[in-house]
Amino acid sequence: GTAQIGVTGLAVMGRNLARNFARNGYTVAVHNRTAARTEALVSEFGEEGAFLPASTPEELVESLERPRRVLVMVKAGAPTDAVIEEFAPLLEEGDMIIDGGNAHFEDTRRREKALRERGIHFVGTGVSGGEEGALRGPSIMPGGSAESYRALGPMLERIAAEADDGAPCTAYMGPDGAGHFVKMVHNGIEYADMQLIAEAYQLLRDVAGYGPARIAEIFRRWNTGRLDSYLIEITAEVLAHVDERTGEPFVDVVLDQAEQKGTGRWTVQAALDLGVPVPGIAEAVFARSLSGHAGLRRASRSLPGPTPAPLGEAAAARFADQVEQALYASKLVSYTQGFHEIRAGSEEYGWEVDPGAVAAIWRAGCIIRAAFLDRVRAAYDGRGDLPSLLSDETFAREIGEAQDDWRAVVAEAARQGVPVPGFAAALAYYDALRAERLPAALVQGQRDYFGAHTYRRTDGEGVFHTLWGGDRSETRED
Ligand code: NBP
Repeated sequence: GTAQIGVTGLAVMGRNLARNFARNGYTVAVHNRTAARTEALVSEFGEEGAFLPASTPEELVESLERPRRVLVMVKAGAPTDAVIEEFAPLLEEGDMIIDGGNAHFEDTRRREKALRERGIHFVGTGVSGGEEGALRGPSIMPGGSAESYRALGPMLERIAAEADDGAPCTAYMGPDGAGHFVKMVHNGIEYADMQLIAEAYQLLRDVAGYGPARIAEIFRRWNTGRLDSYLIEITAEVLAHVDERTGEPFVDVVLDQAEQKGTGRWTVQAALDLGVPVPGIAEAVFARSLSGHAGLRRASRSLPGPTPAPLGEAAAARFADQVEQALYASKLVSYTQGFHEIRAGSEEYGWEVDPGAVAAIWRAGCIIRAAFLDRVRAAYDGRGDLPSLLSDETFAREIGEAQDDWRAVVAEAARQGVPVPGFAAALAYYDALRAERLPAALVQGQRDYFGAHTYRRTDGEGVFHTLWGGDRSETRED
């Protein structure tokens, strides 16, 4: 065979990744269950590079040079297992199957183990950037054996997005599920970023009293500063858009029920299993969920509360600046939580994920790409042991400078009855981390009272229980 890579699954993502490889000079064997997609790819984009259409898995495998690289881009879940089972028997020791779909990292761990036992490398790979990214350069998060990365990495580096400093937005994340885990947390952070931006919008609308076009201008301005990011940029575009049919702002004619495909939920589920607090990401998932409960919302509409009263012109401008501070501070908190989850996952599964490398490959190509991530990379560079992003001196200083405005914004939102679960949860997380004493001491007392769950003391070693139903004397339990 002469093709350096084979792609099976030629829906939007697979087709565009195949084109991206071909445009970068690779010979790409292409295959799809339904042959029409393979034919369409070759007839529409055949001149972009060297494609070898294959009508069967056997044909695809035969056209590949060794070690064979088969990139699977089919629907996550059962279809991925079915396709792996089709290809694995055709492969030989040292060949690799790369799953670029949105697999759950536990599935990736299972598949990697099963294929490793058969001598095949399984490379679970997160791919972010959507359709456009797949074609022009995504952020790519591969996991699997270090050996597989040596044979595949250089090709991924060619097709990945490029950061401003020219570095490719892909790097080896770690064994088995590491790549898909990192991709999952990327999506969780994406949910949080989107929710925080949406809350900023709502505050500018209800409290500052601005219309969507004016808010679009504000986001454009913010996009020239420290909030510079793809999501802020597209938010401005969406807010400036006017509905063709009605002439109303587009955002006012869209049904306000946010949908989700599940990766945000996975991030929160994994965090719960790992015991990592990610309230910012969780609130973003719950906010989408709440928005979808139309009946519950309708039934609750007459509950009492304040009606937002927009501020005057000067106060509104000042408030908008405070919202920028609140948004930035809350964003810092959600990245802190996301990176905490990556570290915890890495420790649990022995992946040794380098947080600086993660930040570096998120700088371009993916949905959360942002100037900010270069600063996250710098914070972690050579300091993989940084206890938290907020332990970085620069970020700690910035959040300290933002906190007065952040508190003012959350307080104003509460006073005016504007829901800001993301901002408020981020602030509560920040204050909880800072706190000298938490009421967790009281919770321990309650647990010991009703369930004899025991507690430890501040003034020495040991595990204790108080005889709450008796004379309330303390017993040592260990
Ligand atoms: P889809 O997720 O819509 O999957 C469609 C592809 O899966 C088609 O090629 C289809 O073949 C194939 N397929 C299915 Br469905 N069942 C199959 C089976 N049993 N055997 C063989 N092939 C089967 O495609 P997509 O939107 O391009 O996404 C591909 C992957 O990339 C997914 O895992 C997705 O979550 C992930 N992803 C998507 C994006 C995005 O922006 N869309 C971004 C990042 C990652 P057919 O043509 O014969 O029906």
